[in-house]
Amino acid sequence: MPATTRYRICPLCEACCGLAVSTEGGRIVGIRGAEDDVFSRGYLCPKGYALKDLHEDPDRLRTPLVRRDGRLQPASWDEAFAEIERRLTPLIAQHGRDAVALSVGNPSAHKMGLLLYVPRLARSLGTRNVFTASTLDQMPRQLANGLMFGSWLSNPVPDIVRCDWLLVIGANPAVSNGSMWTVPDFRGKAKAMRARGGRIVVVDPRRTETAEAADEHLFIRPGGDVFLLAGMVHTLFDEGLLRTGRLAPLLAGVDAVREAVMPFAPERVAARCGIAAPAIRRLARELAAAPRAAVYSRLGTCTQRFGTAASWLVEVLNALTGHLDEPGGVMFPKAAAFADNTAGQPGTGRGVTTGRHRSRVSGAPEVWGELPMTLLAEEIETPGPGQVRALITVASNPVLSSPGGPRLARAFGQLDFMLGLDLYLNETTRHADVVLPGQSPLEHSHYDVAFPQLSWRNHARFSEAVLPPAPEHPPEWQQLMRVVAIARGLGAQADPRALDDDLLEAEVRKFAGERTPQVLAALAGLQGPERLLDLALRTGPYGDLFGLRPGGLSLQRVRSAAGGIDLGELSPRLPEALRTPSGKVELAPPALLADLHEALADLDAPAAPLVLIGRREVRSNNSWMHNLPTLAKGPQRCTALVHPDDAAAAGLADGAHAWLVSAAGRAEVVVEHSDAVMRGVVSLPHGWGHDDPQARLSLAAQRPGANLNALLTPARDPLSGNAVLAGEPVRLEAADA
Ligand SMILES: Nc1nc2c(c(=O)[nH]1)N[C@H]1C(S)=C(S)[C@@H](COP(=O)(O)OP(=O)(O)OC[C@H]3O[C@@H](n4cnc5c(=O)[nH]c(N)nc54)[C@H](O)[C@@H]3O)O[C@H]1N2
Ligand SMILES: Nc1nc2c(c(=O)[nH]1)N[C@H]1C(S)=C(S)[C@@H](COP(=O)(O)OP(=O)(O)OC[C@H]3O[C@@H](n4cnc5c(=O)[nH]c(N)nc54)[C@H](O)[C@@H]3O)O[C@H]1N2
Ligand code: SF4
Ligand SMILES: [Mo]
Repeated sequence: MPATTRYRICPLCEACCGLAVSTEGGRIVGIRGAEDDVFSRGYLCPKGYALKDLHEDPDRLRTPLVRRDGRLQPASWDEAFAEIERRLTPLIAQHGRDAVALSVGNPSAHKMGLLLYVPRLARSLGTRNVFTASTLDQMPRQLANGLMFGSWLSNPVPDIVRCDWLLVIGANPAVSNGSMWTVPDFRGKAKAMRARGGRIVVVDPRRTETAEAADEHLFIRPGGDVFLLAGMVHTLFDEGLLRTGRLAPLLAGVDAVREAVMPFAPERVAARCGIAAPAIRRLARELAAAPRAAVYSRLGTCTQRFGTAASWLVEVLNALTGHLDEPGGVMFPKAAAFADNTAGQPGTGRGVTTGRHRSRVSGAPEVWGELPMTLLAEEIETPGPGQVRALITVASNPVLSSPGGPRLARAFGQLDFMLGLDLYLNETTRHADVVLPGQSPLEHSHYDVAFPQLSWRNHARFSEAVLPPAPEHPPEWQQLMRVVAIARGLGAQADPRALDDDLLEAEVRKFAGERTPQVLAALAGLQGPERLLDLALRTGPYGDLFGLRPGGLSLQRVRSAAGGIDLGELSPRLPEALRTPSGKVELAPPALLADLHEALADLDAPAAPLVLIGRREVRSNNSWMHNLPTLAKGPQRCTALVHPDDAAAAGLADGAHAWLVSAAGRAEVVVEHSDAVMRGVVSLPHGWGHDDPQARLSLAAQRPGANLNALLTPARDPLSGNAVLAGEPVRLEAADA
């Protein structure tokens, strides 16, 4: 059989690179960056190539597993769904809908079938107990976006191709390839920016790979971001550097911000953030003086007690210096499909609300329909009405990815029923009663539902399946729809496609009214996520409106464009993109002003002598790609970086084995001396700890690494519910002590 090359958008990280996958006789013979991709232009990282290993991994599940006599055993699809119905239906009938919890993980954001169908499952279950990786990650950014701009994904991103001064805080895009900022080949773009005379400054407790590629790096004490940022905003007012420009009439709350940052003079916050006052003032002046500049923050700035306040102050800085919604500053992408900020009336909307319900045990407010992941364990453990008795995980491995993972693993033992949708039998799914395997990413078509809303340039790209799925292996949207049918009392035998038709018709009727039959007729021939995508593209801001706008986008047009369709560079979108009730940019949401006031009490908090932070590695992806040979080879990656002075104080040589001990637990680690970490900070990557003998990850188990999250005491930002991942006090002890 001759070799054929097909285009596939990489589903592994937010960069969403276009890949060219060559196959011969059903085998993958090559993966490269797709040069004709209008958005990623041939870029790929080593993980993209590892899709071959993923496809071929003998440990990857190919059939459902059902627990019988205490052991998970291969079963047919019909047997698996019959078992789900047998266990779930009486449980819901007896204990109510909140008895079933959902845990949704990161890869769901990268699968059109999961992202579009998990909400259907959540609605059909009718449970308040929805937990996702968002509260281990970016919820503070989204809440700040929502409060300021009116929708959760109205997320301004740096316009890096025109920017001349970029401040990167708590992010390492040279390794992560960008987050809440879809920017394939960040390194190349950063290099080009510096070659044109641009300047990049990085603020991070570790001199990261991004810092190495920048002009300047400043260490910051973990958890200090809100103080640095408040100090910078203070400087703008103090030194008369405000330059609100075109947006002045659109900015609400400037005076309230001025008052709120009054107590945070750089001289007052310097010790708390570990950055000298003159440096804080200089950053503010440089930002204000640069004609085209941007501040960008991400995971490190979100995963703190004041993560939402810090994420808000980043955009306050951009707005008050005239860099919000300006070329070369930060701008709002305009996605072709699924964006809230292109739907409804331009320029105003309902805004966002939180706390429509609260978690049963701790009373944490719902945010974006979710409860904090770190509270899942107590909802399972605590008896009483509404107790979680069943759990459905979708591409989620919280035993390794959530603080308090080991406690969660114990809590799973207490569940009446657990269903896992996953590719592997891992630290989480090995507790399940039924496991449903997803297809290999090369076996289904794809469009990124979320990431065009976060992209450095506007585009619409679709990729077909590269290889046909194994016979009888249903795509995940159909797996989810069969669980939807069970949750709705229609039974395990209901036809998932017929139910999908019914749900779609009900949705179309809401906006199309009596034109519903015509709209459905126009979508005929498609099903599942592709049909939802066609609908979203055609009714989106570039859409053909089912013929009303000839030449506009449809799935047909996007799928026939090799390498995707370029929709142009980012351009100013305010006020049109706003969905706040006031129609303004809310610079001073009351909840954030109040939280900043709370931060005052923390200003003099003493520094623990040694604290823990995380780290990402190019050849690793959260908790799940450690079983792939091309990525697993080479040096051990789960090492603890320790400053030589701290290592000497603990008597630990480079390469020594040591115990990292926190209030939550202890883990054995390999010590790596590094002056790239700040004194008093230890850096350990997350997602490791593959030592559960009941998981089936044979390669990963050979070098299991330590579970960082076993060392973290679950703590959260009360506004967003997001976990605090940085700053846990630890001590180091020689392993033989
Ligand atoms: N301490 C610390 N903890 C962290 C972080 C940190 O920086 N520090 N980072 C946090 C962040 S940002 C995130 S996003 C979370 C991630 O944590 P999770 O949301 O738990 O996601 P992953 O660790 O990526 O695990 C993904 C799971 O999905 C499965 N999977 C992969 N592809 C598919 C698929 O196509 N279909 C199905 N059904 N399953 C699939 C994998 O086998 C794996 O079990 O971790 C968080 N945890
Ligand atoms: N190779 C690889 N790429 C990935 C992933 C992966 O696991 N591996 N995961 C993907 C996912 S799910 C996500 S969400 C993104 C995340 O992408 P990024 O947001 O770029 O996340 P990190 O690389 O973890 O960078 C966070 C930085 O914050 C720093 N930091 C820690 N504590 C603090 C603090 O208190 N203040 C400040 N200012 N900085 C702090 C850390 O040292 C680290 O350099 O990456 C994605 N891309
Ligand atoms: S940077 Fe690597 S993992 Fe991320 S999308 Fe591109 S090829 Fe895939
Ligand atoms: Mo993430």
